[in-house]
Amino acid sequence: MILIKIGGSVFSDKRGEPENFDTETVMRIAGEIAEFYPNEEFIVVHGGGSFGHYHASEHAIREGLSGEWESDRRKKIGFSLTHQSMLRANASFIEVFLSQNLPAFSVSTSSIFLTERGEIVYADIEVIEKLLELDFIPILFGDVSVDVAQGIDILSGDQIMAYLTKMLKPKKVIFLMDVDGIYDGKPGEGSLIQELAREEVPALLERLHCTASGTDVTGGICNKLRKAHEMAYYSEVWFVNGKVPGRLSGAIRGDGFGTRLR
Ligand code: ATP
Ligand code: IP8
Repeated sequence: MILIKIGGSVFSDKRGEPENFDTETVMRIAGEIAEFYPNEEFIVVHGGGSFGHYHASEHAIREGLSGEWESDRRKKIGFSLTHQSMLRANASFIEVFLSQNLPAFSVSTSSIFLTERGEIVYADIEVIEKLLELDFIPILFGDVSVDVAQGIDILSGDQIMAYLTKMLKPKKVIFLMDVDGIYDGKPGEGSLIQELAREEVPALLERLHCTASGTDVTGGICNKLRKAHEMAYYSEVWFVNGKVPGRLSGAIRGDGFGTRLR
C-alpha cells in the first residue's frame, strides 16, 4: 500500500483567492496514480491549501474554546465553516479521481479521529481498512477536530499521514509538495537533499529556520519533517514536486527525483 499526501501548496495557491483549486494538476496526479492502480493500493490525504487554513486562522480554531458562551458560539460557527470548506476541497478531489475512472471514496477525517492539542488520541480506521480490501482509494484530508483537551482544534494532513503510517505500515509514503523535495536551507538557497537518513533528521531540523508562512495554521515544513522522522521508522518516505509531471510516478516506481528518507 502507498500513502500519498497532496500538499495544499500543490493543488491550490495558498496566497491566492480563498478556495482556488488547480484541477489540471490534480487531474494529472490522478492520472499518474491510475498507471499503477489496481496493482498497488493507495490512500490519499490532502491538505488545506487555500480552503481550510483561511477560516481556521480567521476564527483562531487552534486556540480551542474559551468557556465564554458568545465567543465560543462564534468559534463553533468558524469550526463548522472550516470543515465545510474542506468538504468542498475534498469533493473536487473525488470528482477528479472519478473522472479518471478511479474509485475514490471520501473519508471525513473529523468523524473518525479525536485529538488532544492536535495529536490523534482516538481513531476508528476500520472503515479505511475495509475500503482498501474492496480496492477503493480512500481520500482523507486535513480537517478540524474535536479535541479532548480544548474542545476544538485542527488536525493536519501530516499528522494523519504519521498516524496511518504507524497503524498500516505502507511500503511507501509520498509527500507531494510545490518544491523539488527537502532543502538544506530555504528552497532556492540551500541545496536539495536527495538521500536523507533517519538519523540525520534531528540535526537538519536544528539547521532549518521553521516559520509558518501565510495563513498556514499547522506549522509547514518543520511539522512535516518531524512527522516524516517518525514515519521513516516504518516506511520509506519520499518528498517530490507534485507540480512536475512524472515525479509522483518516479517515486512510486522508486527511481524518482526528489528526497528519499529512510
Ligand atoms: P498543506 O499543509 O496545506 O497541505 P503542504 O503540504 O504543501 O501544505 P507546506 O506546509 O506548505 O506543505 O510546506 C511546504 C512548503 O515548505 C514549500 O512550499 C516550501 O516553500 C516550504 N519550505 C520551507 N523550507 C523548506 C525546506 N527546507 N525544504 C523544503 N520546503 C521548504
Ligand atoms: O494543510 C490543515 O491541514 P494541512 C487543514 O494538511 C485545515 O496542514 C482545516 C486547516
